Amino acid sequence: MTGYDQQCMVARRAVMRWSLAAAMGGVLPAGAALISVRRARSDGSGGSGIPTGAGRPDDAGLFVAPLRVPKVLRPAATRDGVDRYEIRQIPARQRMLPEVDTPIWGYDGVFPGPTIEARRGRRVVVTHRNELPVPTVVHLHGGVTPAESDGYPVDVVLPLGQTADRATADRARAGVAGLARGSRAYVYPNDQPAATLWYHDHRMGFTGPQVYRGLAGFYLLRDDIEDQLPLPRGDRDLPLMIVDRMFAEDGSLFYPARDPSMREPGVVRAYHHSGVLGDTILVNGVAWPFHEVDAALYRLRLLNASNARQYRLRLDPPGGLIQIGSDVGLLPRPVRHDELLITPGERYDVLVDFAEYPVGTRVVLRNTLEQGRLGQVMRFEVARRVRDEARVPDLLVPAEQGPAQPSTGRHQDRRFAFFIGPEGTLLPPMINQLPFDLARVDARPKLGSTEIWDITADPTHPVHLHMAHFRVISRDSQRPAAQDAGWKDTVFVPSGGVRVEVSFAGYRGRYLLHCHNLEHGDAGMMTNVEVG
Ligand SMILES: [Cu+2]
Repeated sequence: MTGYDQQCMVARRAVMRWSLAAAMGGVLPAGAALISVRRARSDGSGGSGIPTGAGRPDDAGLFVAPLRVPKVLRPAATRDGVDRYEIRQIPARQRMLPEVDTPIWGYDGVFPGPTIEARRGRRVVVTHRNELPVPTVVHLHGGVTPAESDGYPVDVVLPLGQTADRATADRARAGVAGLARGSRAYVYPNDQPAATLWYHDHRMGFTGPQVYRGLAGFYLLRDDIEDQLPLPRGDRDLPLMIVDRMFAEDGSLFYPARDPSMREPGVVRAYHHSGVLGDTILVNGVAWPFHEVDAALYRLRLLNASNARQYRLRLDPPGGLIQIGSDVGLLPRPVRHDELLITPGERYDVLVDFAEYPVGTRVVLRNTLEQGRLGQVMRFEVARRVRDEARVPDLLVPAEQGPAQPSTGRHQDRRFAFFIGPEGTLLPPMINQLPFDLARVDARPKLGSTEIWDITADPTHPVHLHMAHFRVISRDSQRPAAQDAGWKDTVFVPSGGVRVEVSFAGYRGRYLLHCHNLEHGDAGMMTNVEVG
């Protein structure tokens, strides 16, 4: 048996255990205040224990490594109102697990990639150089971006010095921006409110494995309105990228690809339905990190960059997660939650007041959808009392920037059914009963219009729309959940569906609507929206 087969078996065992537990887990009661999800439980022994040891007490070996905060990238040039950045996509090694380095593909060789800090109204141009062995595509998730810079999945950047095979060249001709050799300059106008955006790979059929290897980073957009608020700044404005991964015995990342040479897309059957789920939780690229904090107010920019895993986050000992922002901007006023469901692609900008805890308290960020090791994400250690100027504002942004009372009673303009069917059926993922086709456009909204969309899911999917933002009008035919507040670009769709109001402000062109379970997207759960 080869090493790959062994890994596959371990991985399959892990996922089978997960599936069985999920099947037995039942469903939380639906309600306006909570988003109900299918409950996935581990068996309580703590993960599948590929490298990190099953059978140990839940938190043995957890919280041993400090959190890393991604470096803020310095522009290569700033003139004429434009900030120019250069990023090399390169193979590298990084310490993710306590005792071994892991080979990654990273933006500038790190995972998460360097953080880009941008200002509203100030243009950013990022030139990406591809020094990896595979074609890449960069998408700025949440960005209102001209179509030719949006990272349409066949608009690949070929590795430096490589020529395209025929299929890649043909597909790129059917794309938006076409093929680039070695590098591409992506243009971001930043004509949108302050928000936590992120950039990640979006290559057709290979987004899952390429993000999994490390191609993801933060893009923090700031503006004057946000600057005037008494929010936490500097070290207390903390981006947290949460992912799950599997590792082989030698510390390398294990992705259960159907074709390990990565020439053909797809994952082994066990992950077809669920998407790839790992047994190790990483925050900012470190497995189960700890972070020393002052007894002060912090801003946590929570991002679920996992391929397929969802988390229901809660502080232990209990504390408020005071939401100030949604995917693409600040809310009109803060919303307090005890728990937050975060599905792949989503961001929640929250304030946490560590001054409510005695110095010395260890505050665990938990995932209450799981028990054991998978039920733990990271730990904050309240280290010292300090003077703190920050506070929770009563009002954040003017109501016209935030969502008004969503209009009710409007008729549905479009309907999208995201379907993968029951577990075990191995049906191809589809939208409105069709797999992705580069040449087919399923919606042609007018630039400047607002539409009402009904999105349903079988069984559930995190749905992401490029360029245009939306707000949730109803969920499961009931009032939206408290955490649905604000403008979003990614929404968790239960089988009962959501109704959203989509605002097509921005640019004309062909954009994607797709499932942000990356394996579902790679398998074809995507469609074209042509804004005209
Ligand atoms: Cu999906």
